[in-house]
Amino acid sequence: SLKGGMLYPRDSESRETKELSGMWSFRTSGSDQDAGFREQWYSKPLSQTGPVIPMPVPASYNDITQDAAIRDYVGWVWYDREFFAPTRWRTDDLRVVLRFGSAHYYTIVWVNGQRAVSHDGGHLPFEADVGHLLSDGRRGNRVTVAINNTLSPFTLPTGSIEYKNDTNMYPPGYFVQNLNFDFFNYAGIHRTVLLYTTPATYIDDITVVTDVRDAVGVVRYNLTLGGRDLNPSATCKVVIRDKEGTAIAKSAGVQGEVKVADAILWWPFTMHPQPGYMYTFEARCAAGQEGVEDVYRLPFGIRTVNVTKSEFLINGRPFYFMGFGKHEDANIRGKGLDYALIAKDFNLIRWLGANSFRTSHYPYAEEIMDQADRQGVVVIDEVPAVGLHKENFAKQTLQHHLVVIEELIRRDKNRPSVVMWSIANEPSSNLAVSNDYFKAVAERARSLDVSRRPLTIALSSAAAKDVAHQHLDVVMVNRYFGWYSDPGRAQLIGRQLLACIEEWRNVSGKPVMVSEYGADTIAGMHMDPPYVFTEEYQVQLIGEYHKAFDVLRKKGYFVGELIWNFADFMTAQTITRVVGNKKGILTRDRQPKASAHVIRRRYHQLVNSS
Ligand code: GCB
Repeated sequence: SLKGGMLYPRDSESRETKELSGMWSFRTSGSDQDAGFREQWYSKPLSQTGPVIPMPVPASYNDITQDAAIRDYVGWVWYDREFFAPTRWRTDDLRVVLRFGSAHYYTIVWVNGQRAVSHDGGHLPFEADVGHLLSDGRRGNRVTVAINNTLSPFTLPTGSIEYKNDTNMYPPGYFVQNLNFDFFNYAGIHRTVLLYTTPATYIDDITVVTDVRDAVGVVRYNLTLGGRDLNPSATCKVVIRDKEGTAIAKSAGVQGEVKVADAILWWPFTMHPQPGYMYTFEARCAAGQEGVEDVYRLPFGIRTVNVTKSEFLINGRPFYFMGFGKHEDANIRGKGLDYALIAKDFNLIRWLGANSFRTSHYPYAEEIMDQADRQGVVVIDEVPAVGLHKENFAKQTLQHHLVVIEELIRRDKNRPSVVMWSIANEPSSNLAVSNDYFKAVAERARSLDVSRRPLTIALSSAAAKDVAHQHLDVVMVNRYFGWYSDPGRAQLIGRQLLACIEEWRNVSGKPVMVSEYGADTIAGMHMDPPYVFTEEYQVQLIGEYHKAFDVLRKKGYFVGELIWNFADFMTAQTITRVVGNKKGILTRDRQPKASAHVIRRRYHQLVNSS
């Protein structure tokens, strides 16, 4: 199991953060993958190893330059920059941590030429104590990062390297990176890199689990302490504060239960006039021999989630998912964290009246999750397990999948917005080998999440052949009637969808929802009668789905509809994608297609009628 917690770095009277965002130096390894390791590029400034270019952090590197060789690069790229650590940090009483919000895919980090940390997989944070690696010289410090974006059958997401050996067609050694999914394999330092300090003995992790009994919020917590000289009789004080900062409940000890009378529950914004109510869990621990106090303030919400045979309940009330699958994807920055984009997307979510989204097909930035918590938007939190087929159901993939589940739950376990874990997207769950695989992943997830959130997968195999649903609580189904099958024949959608969903219900006996449906649509392309790829066809197609959803809703077990996708997004170059996947109801620059207005009307109407 994982070492240490992964609390989001927050300033407090005992903690300090220092962001390393900005322009770093960058170069690829060209055609010599081994060069950086052989020549020890981490031992000196990158600019002394060859030509470098400025590269923004955070951002994907792919779309920053005019060079296709950088956009399409497969292999090791290198970053570095210099920084100062304040003199006041050079004391044994402080721990200095270097933290990456995420980097894609495999990452090695050096500080002043010394290896500090490595991490397998994008989309999730990693960190290391670096205090002992920092220099006390006036020349400051250097952080060097090597990142490899190569995907294999054992990575998540999955891919494979294919060597092209026909020398009439390809130069010697030619290979391509195949991807088992259709979003661009953006790479680089995608999220914030920062240094933060804690006292030498510190609050390492906090787990908060909430329940509601007769208007009383019950907050169970567990604090983990870390560091040198840990005092076994360490004292911790806990204060729960409301939104105004008023202390409303208190406790002491590393674990306990606190009662919040007349608790204001965390509600989705479509269910309550005061949505997304966040309390603060303020922990103070003097855990070291020297008695220095560490203070950490964790935002949390009080709410319950339950799944019955037919319903998805938030605070005991039925919740109907209306929303979309999204991507972290935008022009120029790729998958790089961008506060402007985050704010815009949440404004669009509210404008559309959507109450939820799925983090297809990987965990999103913590800064996105913060907004979901605070704005009362419900999240289905997905691991990067997209494209699991026969060759991927291997021990090596499973081992990594189990680690990723643990990293995700460790990161997001305290978030009220997260109501369900999605442990895969469209796996070949018709294969018998996938049974043990998903059993193992589901068991691990259930054992890790103390609050026991329900589990799901976006399934796409035939219901009768599926072996994964038995390990889940809610069945999500991806279906493209009227698009990948019978394209242009929207009139068939109702019949096909009803039969499909009924079958999933009969086979599983569980709540069912549609997690993807949609059609590629080029904004501004029109034709009447509707024709595939036009705005008219997207409108017609989703209209047919909506009629069928309304029939399904009356049956009592249908719990949601998520359209694919929130916005257009970039993909690899193929003949089935026209400058990316165009199934967005918004364009890539977040302007509405005709379908966005249809969705908006529907979501607002459904809320008002419920
Ligand atoms: C799917 C995948 C999604 C694709 C979508 C499509 O089923 O889950 O990643 O983008 O279909 O548009 O083909």
